[in-house]
Amino acid sequence: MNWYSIRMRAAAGGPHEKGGRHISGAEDLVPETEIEDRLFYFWQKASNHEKGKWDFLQITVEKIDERVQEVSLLPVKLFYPATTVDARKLATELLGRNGITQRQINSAFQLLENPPQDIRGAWVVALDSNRVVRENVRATKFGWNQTTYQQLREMLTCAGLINTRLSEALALASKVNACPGIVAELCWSDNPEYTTGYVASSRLGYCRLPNFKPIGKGGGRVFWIEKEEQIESVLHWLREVPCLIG
Ligand code: PML
Repeated sequence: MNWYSIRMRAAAGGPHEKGGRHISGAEDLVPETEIEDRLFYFWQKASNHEKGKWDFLQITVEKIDERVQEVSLLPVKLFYPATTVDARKLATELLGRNGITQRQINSAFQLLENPPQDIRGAWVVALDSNRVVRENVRATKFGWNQTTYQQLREMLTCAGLINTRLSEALALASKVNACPGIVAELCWSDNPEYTTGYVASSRLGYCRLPNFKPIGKGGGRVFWIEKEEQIESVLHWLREVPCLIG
């Protein structure tokens, strides 16, 4: 069967590269028979976005030549911290189990809280050098095994959590944290109204944390890698290796 990567990005005020404001994005990996449906869904997603109206929309469809890898869905763990302080304490405790120090975690909180510029992708931080090795990194070429996706939706419906943001973040985190060299991920939404975020790793699973940031703030993602020298193989995995989450 042939697989296709479909990616959408929409912006206002021109393309992202020319300073346009990010409105919406989406990602999927589908067989040929699903392309038409997904194009329509991406069109609707971009056109009905809470962040406003786009004047730049790009949808890319690319045939995949590489072997598609099966990647396990990260288990979802739900936490209910009452405040931002509690959420960050919990995140620090969880990430500490992956060997990330309090100082390294605080630096990552700082990056998300006060981004030095308008960043849409993730920061990749090396734990051996404590340096940001790349910024604006986007994971791409991933999608759902449809049986797993239906089971996930049933589970989320039972938990009263049916939420596209969650399923999209979970698919991305599952690809990212299956990457050899990536130790863990931290994310809270760049949508000022959406205060839930997560920490994830192959050991921790997807640990969902409401109240991770105060309302009104931006956000983003940090991927921690073990060693700076792994950056090229990590980027290759994130950008090029097609993964089906199952
Ligand atoms: C969730 O679990 O509700 C998703 C949290 C991260 C959202 C990231 C985003 O959509 O910006």
